[in-house]
Amino acid sequence: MPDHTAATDELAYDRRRLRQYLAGEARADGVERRTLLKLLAAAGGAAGLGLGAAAPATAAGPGIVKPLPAELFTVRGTNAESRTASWQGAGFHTPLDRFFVRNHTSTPLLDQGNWRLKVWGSGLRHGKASEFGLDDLRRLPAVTTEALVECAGNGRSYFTTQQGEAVSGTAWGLGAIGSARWRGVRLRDVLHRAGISRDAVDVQPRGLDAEYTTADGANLGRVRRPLPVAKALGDVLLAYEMNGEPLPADHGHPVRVLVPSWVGIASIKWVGDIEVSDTPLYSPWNTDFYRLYGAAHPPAGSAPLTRQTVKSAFELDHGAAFPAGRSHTLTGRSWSGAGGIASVEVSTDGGATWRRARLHDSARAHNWVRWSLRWRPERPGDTHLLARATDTRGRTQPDRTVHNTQGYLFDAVVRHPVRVVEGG
Ligand SMILES: Nc1nc2c(c(=O)[nH]1)N[C@H]1C(S)=C(S)[C@@H](COP(=O)(O)O)O[C@H]1N2
Ligand SMILES: [Mo]
Repeated sequence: MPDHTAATDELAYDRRRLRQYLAGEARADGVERRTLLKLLAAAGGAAGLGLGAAAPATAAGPGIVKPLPAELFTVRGTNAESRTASWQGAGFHTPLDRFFVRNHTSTPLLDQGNWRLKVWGSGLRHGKASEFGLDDLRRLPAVTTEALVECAGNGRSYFTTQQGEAVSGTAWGLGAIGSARWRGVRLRDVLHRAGISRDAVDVQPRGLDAEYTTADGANLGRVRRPLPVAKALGDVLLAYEMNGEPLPADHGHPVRVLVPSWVGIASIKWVGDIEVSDTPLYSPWNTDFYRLYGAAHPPAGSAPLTRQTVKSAFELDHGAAFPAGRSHTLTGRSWSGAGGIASVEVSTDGGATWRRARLHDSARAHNWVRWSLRWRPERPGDTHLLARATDTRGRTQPDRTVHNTQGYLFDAVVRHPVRVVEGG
């Protein structure tokens, strides 16, 4: 029998992949041999060298199609961060007009009539490729999944502003996340139709957006990242609708991959082909990027990132003003990649005392909960609001996140600055 189930343990799986690479059984197009050798050194327990990960390219302006009004977004290079204040009263799912956009290059304009998905590779029976149009996908059973998409770097700026640590990458606040109702087909159904063989080990979707070139000029090719076959045959969707509408251009029109609870990079937008391989695959997005590097991590990095951490955000801008001597309702959202949220505590005095927030949604995996708390500040002055969530697995947000050079998976309690002003 093929060993599909064991492969969800990404660390063990990664070690196996590395051994296969060493044995000449794995392919790593676009990954420098130097990088792989460092990973191999680490897997073998040898001391490695610090890894100089490529910095993301910066472009002149965002190649994003939808309007980016300042009340909804903060533009960061090729990306647009959703303002958490714009989530207040906006419903459980993030309206499409304020859903964050993370683009390595820019949004391609694809015609759904001409779009084809090619499924190919050594992991198909007889090595025979197949093609699917959007109509072909629509004829397969439709599935709806409610799930967050969150960038692995969400909250990255707090490594610097709160912990005084240097990190590379887009300086997101907490708005590199959105929730949607996704409709599409199971990737599993497409892989079975394409004739996935029992020998398949990796499934690598690739986007149709432009090839990505780093700041130092290295062309890494099209955005792509392998999924272990066990995950690809699990809860992964090929989504063609978002909140009841055809997938918008910026979010992957006409079809994107949706991997619930995993780091956003797994959810490849504008998918054009999927390689099914009987040998392990590497891409820069599971080697140089999306691993934890730094003093507290293995010399050549952690296993590739999969699940997201626990976070909480107030639906407020930094520096929001509250009149003293009056009662206010503070609102926010908390979420976890490891399950639903069980409880949220809030401090309005910089962390000295904590009260339980009222939760407005039930705990559900892949989704956030909205919460609220009454607050009556007595005296004018600057203060910090803090929110600390615990998920259904019992994981609570820590006071500090262990540093990693690329600023991934920030999960510490954020100190949100606000001003209490003279009540009029
Ligand atoms: N083809 C392609 N897919 C991609 C990306 C990209 O640049 N190109 N960015 C990834 C990253 S890093 C994230 S966080 C999510 C963002 O999804 P969104 O822009 O729909 O919010 O898409 C992922 N899929
Ligand atoms: Mo991301």
